[in-house]
Amino acid sequence: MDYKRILTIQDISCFGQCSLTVALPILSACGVETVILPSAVLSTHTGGFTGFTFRDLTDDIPSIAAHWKKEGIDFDAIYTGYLGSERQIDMVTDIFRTLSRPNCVKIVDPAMADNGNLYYGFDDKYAAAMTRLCKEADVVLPNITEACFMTGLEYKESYDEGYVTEVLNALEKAGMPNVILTGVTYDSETTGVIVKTGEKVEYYRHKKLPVGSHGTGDVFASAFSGALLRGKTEYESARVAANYTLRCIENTVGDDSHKYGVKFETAVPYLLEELNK
Ligand code: PXL
Repeated sequence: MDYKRILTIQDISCFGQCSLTVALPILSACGVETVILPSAVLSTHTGGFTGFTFRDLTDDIPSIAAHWKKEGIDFDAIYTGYLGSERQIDMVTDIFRTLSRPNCVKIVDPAMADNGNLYYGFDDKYAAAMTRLCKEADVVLPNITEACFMTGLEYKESYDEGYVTEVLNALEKAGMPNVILTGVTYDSETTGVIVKTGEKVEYYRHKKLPVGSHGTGDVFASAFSGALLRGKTEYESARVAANYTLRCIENTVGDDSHKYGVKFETAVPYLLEELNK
């Protein structure tokens, strides 16, 4: 089997099933060697918890990267998620340049906003820095809110295909030709993912569940990255990741004590089935 090595850079939210505690197990389950670079350590994620701790690891990043460079450690892919600061985003841009193998796939999930708002602690300057990083990526995975922050387009709760085309064109103009646009919803029963690779635009539509859950963006992006590294196309990777994410939500709904994330572990066998199809 082709054995690939991916670096994922994002925070460790110790409790809450998102970022690295989701990315590492999912990527490993996909059969990919997964190297982690934690951007920060938080006691929980910032969605729905108060009083969480936050240890910024920005100052450690250059020395870790320099050590890897010295050891000749490099990557077939680099996938970034939630990053703690603008400085950190600039360091990640350097890592793209210094630790990539030839043809390294750079995947950026600009995990910074949802439902029309930036996450706690982020501002327009942060969004601008994330936009710069996305321009360096081979594939970006924004939701509509993040796409709006990166292009200056007005965020809309409900929209038609014309608006989505406008969003995709604006991203292209901003230097992002390959886009996996998540949470694209045209009616109340279905939702889906737009997969744009250059000029080609496809839509994977699937059923819409009545609940949204924290961490599902990370589940999706991790499964997408794993599938892509296993040789699937962008569209197939998005399909596998969307089906897996749906199953994770289905396996969690109804448990009122589990509102902070999804039980992604319970659906790993299903992910592997989809991956090996
Ligand atoms: O799931 C994205 C994410 C990752 N890490 C932290 C977060 C969030 C979303 O809120 O707070 C710390």
